[in-house]
Amino acid sequence: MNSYKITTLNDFITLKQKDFPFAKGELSNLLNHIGTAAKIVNKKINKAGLVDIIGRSGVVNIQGENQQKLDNFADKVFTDALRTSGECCGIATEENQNEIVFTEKFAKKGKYIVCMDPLDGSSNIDYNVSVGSIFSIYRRITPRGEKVKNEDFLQEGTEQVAAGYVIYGSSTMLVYSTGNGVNGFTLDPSIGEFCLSHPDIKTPDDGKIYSINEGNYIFFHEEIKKYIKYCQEKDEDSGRPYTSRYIGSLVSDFHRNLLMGGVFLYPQNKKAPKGKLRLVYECNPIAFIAEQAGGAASDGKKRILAIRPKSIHQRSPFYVGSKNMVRKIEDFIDERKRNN
Ligand code: P6P
Repeated sequence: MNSYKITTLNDFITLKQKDFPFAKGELSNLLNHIGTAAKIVNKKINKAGLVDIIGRSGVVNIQGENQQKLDNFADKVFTDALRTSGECCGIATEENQNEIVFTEKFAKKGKYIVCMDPLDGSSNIDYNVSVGSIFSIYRRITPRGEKVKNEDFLQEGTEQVAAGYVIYGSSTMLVYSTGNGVNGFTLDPSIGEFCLSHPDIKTPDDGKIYSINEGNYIFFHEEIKKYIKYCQEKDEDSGRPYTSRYIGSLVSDFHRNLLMGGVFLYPQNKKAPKGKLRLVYECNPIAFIAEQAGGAASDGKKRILAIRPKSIHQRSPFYVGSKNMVRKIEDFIDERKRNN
């Protein structure tokens, strides 16, 4: 009988901790707490529709969006897991206007801060479309033992020590990186463990999928309209016309393109002059994963990870995926190169 080698998330985190000679297990412990919280959220999502957890919570969140009951649930589960980990001194999440300062003595000693979108794409929940949780981990700047401050959450994405996402789809996966490549773990519900299923993920330099909400076409600036037409033209050498795939759930659209090759676009447009997606807890963690897998992430002119956030909920135009496709979009946006 073939031996079925299972490497659980916990095994892998412990194994990889050895890559960091000075590691004392704090990041490992934090990542394991995130994994546990993801399993709890997953259980609730899988029953959505059967229990009174779908639909709106009746609260309009700080984004002015109707908060879903599951948004609220996921925000609480991840917040509690991070607070009790003893490794995290505060968090910034999509659901809260300001950073959440953990005041417990053991938490204030935490070395890390976490920025999260606890449940991205949750408006899709009621229609059984896959959604995700996105996380980004930094070392704090302020001294350990003191209360965390806003500046701790406004670091450039290059300062991330780890980032990842959970995708609650046909199966539930956790994909993360600590800066040494990207690895994917699939939840095996029969044993309640995330098991290594996608070791050392590399994204193709080119792809044939473009993901953008073409319903916004009339609001796009000219260069984006031209890029969409470029994707739709026939050119066998470059494999065009490309395929259009858009779920409307960032983690799902990104994850498919990460594995198959492709590019995701959320441009600034006349409806969303700064773009829609949030730099700190959506663009940066996804960009970190993309780059670690050999891809690229840009705001059209600048590397996403090099942007210095000015506020926690700052929005950014976002182009992410196969390196050569992101570069092509930048060429369309760069007037000097557009007509070459
Ligand atoms: P639109 C979900 O609301 C989300 O934040 C991302 O997950 C997704 O990529 C984007 O918004 C979809 O936005 O405007 O196309 O519905």
